[in-house]
Amino acid sequence: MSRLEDDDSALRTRFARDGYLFIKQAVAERDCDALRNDILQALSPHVSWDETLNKPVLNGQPFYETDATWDKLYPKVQQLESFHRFFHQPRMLSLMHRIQGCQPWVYPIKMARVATPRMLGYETPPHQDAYSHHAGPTMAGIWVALHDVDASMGRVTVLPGSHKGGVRKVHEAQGVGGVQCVIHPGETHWHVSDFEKGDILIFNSATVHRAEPNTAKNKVRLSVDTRFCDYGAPVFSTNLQPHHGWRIEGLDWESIYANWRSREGQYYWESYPHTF
Ligand SMILES: O=C(O)CCC(=O)C(=O)O
Repeated sequence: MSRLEDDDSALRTRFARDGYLFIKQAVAERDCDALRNDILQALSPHVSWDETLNKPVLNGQPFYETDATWDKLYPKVQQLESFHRFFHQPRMLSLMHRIQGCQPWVYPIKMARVATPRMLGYETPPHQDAYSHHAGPTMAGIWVALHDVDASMGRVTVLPGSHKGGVRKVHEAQGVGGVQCVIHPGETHWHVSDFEKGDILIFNSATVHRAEPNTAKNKVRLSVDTRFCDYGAPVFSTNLQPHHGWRIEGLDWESIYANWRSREGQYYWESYPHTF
């Protein structure tokens, strides 16, 4: 476990050794609350906030990434200005800079995860982001819990040190992302923890990670993630598109930007020097 107060060399050494960092309460509570409320509004009435549980809850039928309900709701999440700006805050950039040791570049693709209960088998299978995002070793994933996540709610878990073995073969799988990488015999020791709001995970692009099933009765896990790299590293073209823009009609940057209050930062990647 790491803290923002840890010094840069400790963070980098741990990241190089384990292939991930779990940093406690790295994002301010008010930033998580604001984004979570916006996402809940986009997911209404399917998901709402339960004041007693202090967690999001499902109303009605469960759904999963790529089904008809999710496809209808997700463009509303993607249209949120707060969602896209979340990973570009100075605090985030400064953290990425500390991990990379050089100027970070945030991928345009931003992902929101809505892990509903009663969808066992549709959780994120074990995978490496290097494969999914066609990325090299200096790319990293950053994942943020937008509320407390307990053991029943589909926590994200990592295989420590797995980045050292390179990029693995994959096969098709059910669940978020649709592919699963090979897990070698004996790789049974996964690292996992409950999350508090604002806790983050940072993974090396080759670190194997997955989600546990959401076995809660009605609690929903909401989190957001993106990828970043050292400025100038090669970035594959699909990362310049909105998440699922390649399969949901009309989910393009024009529709995402249509109602933003400010145009600042829109199409920021157009000047990026190294895409393929
Ligand atoms: O939150 C999830 O279920 C998946 C997250 C993930 O795989 C990632 O951020 O790369």
